[in-house]
Amino acid sequence: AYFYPEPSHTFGEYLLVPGYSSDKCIPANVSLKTPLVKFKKGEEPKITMNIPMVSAIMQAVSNDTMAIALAKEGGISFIYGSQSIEEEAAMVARVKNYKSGFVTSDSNITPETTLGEILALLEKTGHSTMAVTEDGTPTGKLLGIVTSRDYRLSRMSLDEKAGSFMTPFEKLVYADAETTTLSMANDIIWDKKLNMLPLVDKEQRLRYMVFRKDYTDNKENGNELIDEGKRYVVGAGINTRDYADRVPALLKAGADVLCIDSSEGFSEWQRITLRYIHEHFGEDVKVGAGNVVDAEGFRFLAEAGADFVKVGIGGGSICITRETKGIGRGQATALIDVCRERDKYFEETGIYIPVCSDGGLVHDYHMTLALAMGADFLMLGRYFSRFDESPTDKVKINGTYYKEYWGEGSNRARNWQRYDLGGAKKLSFEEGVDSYVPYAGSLKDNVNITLSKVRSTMCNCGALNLAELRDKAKLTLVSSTSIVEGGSHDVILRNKFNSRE
Ligand code: MZP
Repeated sequence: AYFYPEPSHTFGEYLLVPGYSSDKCIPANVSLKTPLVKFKKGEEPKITMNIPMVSAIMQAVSNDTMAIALAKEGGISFIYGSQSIEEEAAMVARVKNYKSGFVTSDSNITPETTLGEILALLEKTGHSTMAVTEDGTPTGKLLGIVTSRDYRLSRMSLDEKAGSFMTPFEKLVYADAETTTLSMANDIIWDKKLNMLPLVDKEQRLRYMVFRKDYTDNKENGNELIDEGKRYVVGAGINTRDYADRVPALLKAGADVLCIDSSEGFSEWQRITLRYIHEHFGEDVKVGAGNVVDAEGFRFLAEAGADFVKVGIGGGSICITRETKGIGRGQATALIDVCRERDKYFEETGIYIPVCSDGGLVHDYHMTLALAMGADFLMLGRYFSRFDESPTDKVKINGTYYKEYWGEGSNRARNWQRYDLGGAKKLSFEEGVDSYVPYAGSLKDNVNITLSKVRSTMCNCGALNLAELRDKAKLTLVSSTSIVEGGSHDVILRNKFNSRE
């Protein structure tokens, strides 16, 4: 056996030591632009991102709603692959066809128009939101704002869904889209001081209809409703079994980039998949691969044709792979090792293959550490699962709101393809858990706060872009005693003190 001379470490064991910051080093001057796919020295990558964040290929994280919200902020979602080819392709298509909304005075819409008819109109126009005003201008008298969202009900009956639906509704009201009219919906909502009406359409999908009473507060949103012609970049997860059918469907739907979703990527299955895709669909189809945790694994996937390489085994917040199988490596050590090999590969071949650090990012500063250690971008599951835009239910437990979050290797997701080693087509044992995470609000607000911390730390390190950060960062391992020193200590927090009074 080979014994590594050093223990493997994770992000919480490292800190950045500040470097010189010039007067130009202010957060407003920091660029977080980063490559997503490989490129040759002197050339530009085919796809770049404005922020180094992608959302995890997970049922509880990346659907079309998440993808649109993240793309608006400059990142990319990878739509989860543990669903039918048709469903995944439909989600990709919805992101690509997404137009945020429009204002209409459509004379065909009256208070007697049914919600089903309005949803059909939204579908036809390709918009997800529509404001109906009397004169068709954003400032005109409002008849209603209608937003449609798709919810998959495949795993739960409607009643079970209702039971777990502990959103701020005073009382859960289901309306039938075919028979409820705009005026009836407005009555239901306004009378009961609710601002949402869960609505089921003919195909058993749950749609949200949102009506806002005071449109004048939302004039700006109204204007934003017309921000047309933009197409967002979206990624999609694939597996090493059904790629011959899944890949063409995803490409047809408009996927910009694919990623083989596997818990352990140093395998012949990945080489076969990469070769098949590049031979059948051309080198222009971009495919990431992984996950690996050492230089050897990186080299294997680089030579197999991966367009980016994902790092991380066993570090995900919902992951029990290390406990069940005893494989993995501390995420920081794995990342440092892989990034070193990426740089070596670049020197040898002139080809730069971006590295994605996947899983185990708990605090915002972990993201800066990962970027300083060499990651080109970060994949996050738990982080995004906490937001309004994640596909899971928000539940209230003991007065606090949580969102559901489950691993792809849990019995709930049953993503056996992710753990497939060529055996029976099933999940033999669980490698993930089903959990709750504290609800955190909107993606936009949270991402903005996180990135302002990242930019600020980069300035402390004298770095105005990610390449400079990798170059200039000074990282130190910390002792367990100094980790205690890093939090507030030896004081009584005022809010604790007050609550005792
Ligand atoms: P985190 O951001 O929640 O810490 O980790 C998310 C990552 O965990 C995913 O991108 C994926 O690589 C990994 N994952 C997803 N499901 C499981 C599991 O069930 C898992 N074990 O480890």
